[in-house]
Amino acid sequence: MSFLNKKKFLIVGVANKFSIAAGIARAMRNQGAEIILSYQSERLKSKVMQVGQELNCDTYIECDVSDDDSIKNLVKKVESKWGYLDGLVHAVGFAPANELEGDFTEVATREGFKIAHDISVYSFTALAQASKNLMKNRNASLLTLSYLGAVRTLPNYNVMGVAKAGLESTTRYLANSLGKDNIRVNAISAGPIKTLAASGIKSFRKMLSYNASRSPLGRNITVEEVGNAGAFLCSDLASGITGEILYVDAGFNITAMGDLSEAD
Ligand code: NAD
Ligand code: 0WE
Repeated sequence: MSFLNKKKFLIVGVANKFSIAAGIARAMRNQGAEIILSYQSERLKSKVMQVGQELNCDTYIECDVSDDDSIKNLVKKVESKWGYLDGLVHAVGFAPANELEGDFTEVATREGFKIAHDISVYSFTALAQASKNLMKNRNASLLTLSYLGAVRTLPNYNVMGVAKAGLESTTRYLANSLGKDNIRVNAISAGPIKTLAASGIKSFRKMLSYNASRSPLGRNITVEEVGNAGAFLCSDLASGITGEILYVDAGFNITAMGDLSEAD
């Protein structure tokens, strides 16, 4: 069964083959979808094209989501290629590196807050606004990527946690606003995965092993698993689901206290 047969998706946030967005693109392609990939800058273009080659993708469009004209241009090019869209995936997050190491109260800055929220939160609304007319009344859906730091504190995630809380709220506001156009809006809260965005993070390896040992499934998740859940949420199989945050984290978020092996 190909549950995305011939459906057309724009995927924003592929940097390389390890990106969560690349996993979603592959899962969508496996279900028969057609894909356009955007890339942040010339620097990433060749890596993104390598990902696209395996997806039968023939259209690559540059888009810096901090720039309204760049978003407008992206959607204009999608419109001239396809004329409509069945969905859009937003897998973009960024905060200045100095915000992501150390104690929150010590390292937080106004500028870091602005950048994190502009790139990681507002961009989802901006993309929704710009692409809404391409998606109206065709059971289309929007998908974004969140993390547990939105609803729990954890070391070093800091302003990105504040931003992900905003992104999850944005998911609900967009879902409520776009329901009348039959556009669904959902988020996946993924467990930690070693991607480019994770590669600069101190003790990321420790976080992976912490999550693996304490999650009900006793392991970490893969971009393929996030991809399959994303393909489902963007398909008609999920036609009754909107405004939802779906955890794809091997169950880590439901636990507390582990197995008490560290208690006295
Ligand atoms: P990644 O580095 O592969 O992807 C991040 C993407 O954001 C890159 O493609 C980058 O080009 C893009 N980006 C950053 N600034 C941009 C800008 N101004 N304009 C356009 N694009 C821009 O890393 P990833 O882990 O795949 O991240 C994708 C999403 O998944 C992010 O929202 C991240 O917060 C979220 N997430 C990641 C994890 C994890 O552990 N890796 C877990 C949960 C959620
Ligand atoms: O959302 C993310 C990654 C977000 C991210 C990563 C970077 C690294 C490079 C945002 N901005 C930047 N800026 C950079 O300059 N994740 C869920 C992965 C992640 O990042 C962490 C984590 C986890 C998990 C940062 C600190 C603590 C845990």
